[in-house]
Amino acid sequence: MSSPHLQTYNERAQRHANKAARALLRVMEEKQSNLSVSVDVTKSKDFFDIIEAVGPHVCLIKTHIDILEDFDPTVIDRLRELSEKHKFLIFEDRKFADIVPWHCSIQKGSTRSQDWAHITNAHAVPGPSIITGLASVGIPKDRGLILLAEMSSKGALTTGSYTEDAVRMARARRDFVIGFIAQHRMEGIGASDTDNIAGEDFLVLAPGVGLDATGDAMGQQYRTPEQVVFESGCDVIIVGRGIYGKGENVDTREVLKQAQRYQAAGWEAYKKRVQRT
Ligand code: 5BU
Repeated sequence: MSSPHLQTYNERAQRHANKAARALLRVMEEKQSNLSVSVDVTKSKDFFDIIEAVGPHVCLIKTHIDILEDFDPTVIDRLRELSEKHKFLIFEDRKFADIVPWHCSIQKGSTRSQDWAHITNAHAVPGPSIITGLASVGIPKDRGLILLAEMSSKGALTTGSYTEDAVRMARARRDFVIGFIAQHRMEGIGASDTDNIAGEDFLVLAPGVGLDATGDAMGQQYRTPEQVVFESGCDVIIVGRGIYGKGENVDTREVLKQAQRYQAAGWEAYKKRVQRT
């Protein structure tokens, strides 16, 4: 079987072991979108204005729900309604990194992301127990977990043997770990001769995507959808400020225009990738 990145999202949806991954892959194909918008704004009005504008054009909305200054539980209700209305999944970029008893029993906190986010993520740094702990909460709800294998920021320590260990941890829990935040494909990385890697399909979600800038003042590094999806074989492009700028008093027409622009660029890069087989 060819490497996952040479198969269509639809083909992969039919085989994937995890329900959230299957749903995401199906939505990508249906909406012809591998765009995830990262809605990193502090006011719920801006948050929802952006989501209403980009909703029809994305496969996934990525949230940092704790940065909303005026958060209240109705935010979650509305977010879920919009997820159904526009057919996108929700990814809470929670970056769990603590030991099991703590994050499972207490750290789920007031927003309880396992109740509403189809996908969340975790650092590999605590070791495999972080997956076991999150799986105990996530599997019964058909959630999927993304591990941070390669971060996009300059000087990130997520390289070499750290990345390999993260992939090994994921390989041992392919029912729950659906992929990585990474900049390249990860299948087969860190595998030994005895590992069964046939059929391995990890979704690669890549932040650090921009059409107009190569970075920011805080170490973010941007690559284009063509570089990320076609050249590096990543599956989902995560775009924040490239779509809504500062994210204050957003101009929804401009947000829509940018979302369409990134959607088209990401899809074109994907079509080019799967057609070259
Ligand atoms: P930007 O505005 O497109 O730079 O936003 C990128 C988002 O992706 C932002 O929410 C970051 O927290 C997130 N991100 C990232 O940029 N790089 C990483 O390695 C990881 C997350 Br993990």
